[in-house]
Amino acid sequence: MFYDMELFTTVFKEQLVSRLGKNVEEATADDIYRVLGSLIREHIGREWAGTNQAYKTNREKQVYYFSMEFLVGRMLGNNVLNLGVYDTVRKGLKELGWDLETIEEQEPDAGLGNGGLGRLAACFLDSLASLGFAGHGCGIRYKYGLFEQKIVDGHQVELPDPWLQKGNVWEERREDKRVEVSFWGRVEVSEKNGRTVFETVGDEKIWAVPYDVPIVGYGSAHVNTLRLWSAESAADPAKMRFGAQNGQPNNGYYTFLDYNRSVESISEFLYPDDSGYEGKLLRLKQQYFLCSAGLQSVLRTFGKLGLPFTELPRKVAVHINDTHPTLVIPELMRILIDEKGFGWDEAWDVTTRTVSYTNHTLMSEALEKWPIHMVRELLPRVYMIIEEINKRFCGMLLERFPGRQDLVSRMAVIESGQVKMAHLAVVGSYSVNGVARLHTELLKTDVMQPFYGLFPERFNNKTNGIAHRRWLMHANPELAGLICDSIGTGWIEHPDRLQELERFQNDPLFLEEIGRIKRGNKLRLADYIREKQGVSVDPDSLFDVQAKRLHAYKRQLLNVLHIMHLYHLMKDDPSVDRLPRTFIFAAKAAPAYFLAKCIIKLIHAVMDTVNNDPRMEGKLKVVFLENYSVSLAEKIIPAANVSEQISTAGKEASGTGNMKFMMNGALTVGTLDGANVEIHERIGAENMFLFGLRSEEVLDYYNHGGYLAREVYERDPRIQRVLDDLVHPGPFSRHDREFEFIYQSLLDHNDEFFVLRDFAGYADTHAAVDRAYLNAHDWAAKSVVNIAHSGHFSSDCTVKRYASDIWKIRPVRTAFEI
Ligand code: DL6
Repeated sequence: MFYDMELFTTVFKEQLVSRLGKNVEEATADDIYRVLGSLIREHIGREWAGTNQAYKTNREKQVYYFSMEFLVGRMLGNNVLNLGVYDTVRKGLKELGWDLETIEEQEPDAGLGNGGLGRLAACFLDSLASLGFAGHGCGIRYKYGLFEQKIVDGHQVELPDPWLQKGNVWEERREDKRVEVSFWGRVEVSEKNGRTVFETVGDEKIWAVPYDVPIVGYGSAHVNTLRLWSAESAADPAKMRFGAQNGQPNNGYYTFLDYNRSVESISEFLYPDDSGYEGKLLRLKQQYFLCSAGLQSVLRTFGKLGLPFTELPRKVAVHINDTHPTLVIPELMRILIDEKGFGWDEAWDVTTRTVSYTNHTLMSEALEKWPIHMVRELLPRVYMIIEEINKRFCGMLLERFPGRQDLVSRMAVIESGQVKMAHLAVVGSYSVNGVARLHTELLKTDVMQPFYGLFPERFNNKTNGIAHRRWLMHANPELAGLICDSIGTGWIEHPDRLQELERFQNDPLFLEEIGRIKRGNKLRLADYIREKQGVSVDPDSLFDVQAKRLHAYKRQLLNVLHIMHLYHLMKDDPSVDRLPRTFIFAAKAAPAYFLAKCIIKLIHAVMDTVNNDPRMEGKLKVVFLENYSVSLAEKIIPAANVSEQISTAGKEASGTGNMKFMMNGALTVGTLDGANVEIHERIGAENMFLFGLRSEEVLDYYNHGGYLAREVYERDPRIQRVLDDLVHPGPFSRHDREFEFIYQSLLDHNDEFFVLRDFAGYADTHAAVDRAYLNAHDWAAKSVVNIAHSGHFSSDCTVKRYASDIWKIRPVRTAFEI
């Protein structure tokens, strides 16, 4: 039905009637979405089964990407695109009186991630399937995704995101594939037939039930699986006695319900509030739940090959996305030793040849540590194994470095009452990669330097990438159309070929088209802003965008302080010649992150003042778009002229927004941080706007001191003025305690992220942006160079490197390709 428009409309109408008892005239947009989604999901079924069959029969190695986060976003648009039925569906719906875009809007975002790390996992799944690799995701089916952000009086308020409330058309519950996961209890050690046997008794067993989501590759020959686990109680209601007994009331029924609820809480929230003990415990439970359920399912599939478990690394690669799923290491050891009868050395050999690890951050607060007592009580057998790993590892270190107790303490897996997950991940895996060249170098020379010294062969770089089909073809169809008309369609499967666009950088007609398309995208975003926020923005002003998580190191503060400075500049001298600008922010702050929330408040205060000052009309506008999500990013990014990638050098592991903006023709204002370094290398300094300290300079300041924020403040009257604005009643502040907190972080706590140090360079760079934007032809030419080189940052290229260097997997042919 999806390849013939007439057939599509006929069948679709019949399906509306048979599924919902409605005809087209009565159907709502949500009805259309649900029927269309279900039909597409059923249509995928054949290729899905075929892919699984092909993986079974050709016994090719499979990779399982374990991640606590998969920030998938909406699936309908991507699926119809990858299936090659976009046009039939779009035209067919039009016949029925509906826009595909409106129908796509009905789908709730699958917000099962916080930001870059989770979105990367989703991009990788797209590329794995599109390239024909046997690569699957393993995650948690959170009942509530990342919180919905509302702004009330300038404050962020978090609301739950019940994304599953109306059901999920893409998933299949696989009751038959459920597994048991066990917590608590105690370990009994005995000797049986000359072997030491470990048995956990008195433990609590719960069900992990998988929900499978098909991941359709481009061209649709491959449909891989994202398996998301849901926690369910294993208590048997039939064994509970309800009602009064012996004249006494029996609370069994309520106890039963309470117990079920407590089990289900394991897969309830994406990120439980882990500021207290209970929240931390729940987070640890989630991690083990994912690792244990995922591994059991991986091993069951492997078991069907009929090979000995010593062959596991030849057929299976388990990849851990950051340290969150590190418990796969002791859990695999446990299964191999306790259930498959392996000795320690044999189990260790298999485990360390199966597991590989990606590090996504250098920030010390994000390097996970768990209190010993928590791990020991919740996971007694797993803890014993971690202890043994630590004992053997420390023993080996002391043998290699006699007398270096200091080094042993620094590198130990268990130290100062805590289990250090990053250390466990490095010790128990065969590959450790960073996500951009600079980040990997800093891992090797700084944060993980002793581990690099010990295992140099494990460390490698894999610069991140983005799914170009979602971020260009789907998010910016007009630009994709222009590219296809100019260089053909080869780039869709070979994104490097976007480079062929370079030959159009001096073609006036092409550049004009680029400008026209950008303006169309800006108009659409302006409509959205008007509708959602009631603010009208001028599509002919420069759209300057910073859209990402709110974090001090990402320096949204630098951006907003600069806007305050521009405001003063234009107010003091109305004749000052600056380009009309619309500054657009979109960012969620972690609920317990006070400084980040203060910055959101400041952005709103500045927005309020600027947008309500008639003198700023036609010159300056500020917009904060609520509830940043994948689908909102798809609207914002194609409309940007300038992309703000202004983190303190050495702090942003890679960034992927930088790649998405570049791919959509925005020019970067950025520091030499994360993947900006590699972007700069490819496009040259003339096609982006660099400023600020380099990572070596930042490190030097950290190591040797010498930075005095107050000195910078006293020297630069522009900085003085905007900082004083924070603490004195004036255009932006009325003695707000949040702004005082920001002020203190900059001056009393010496500006950890060098906001003031980089201010002057940033302001000068923005003046240069103004000048450059005046030359529309040159600006468009730079834009083309950015698009042309963005193919290098497609996740297709990244995933190919993981496949060949780390996982050692090859594409698999399915029946649909032969
Ligand atoms: O690798 C994906 C993404 C990077 O692009 C960002 O630079 C980095 O900040 C982000 N890291 C995290 C860390 N979370 N933890 N742990 O999200 O990863």
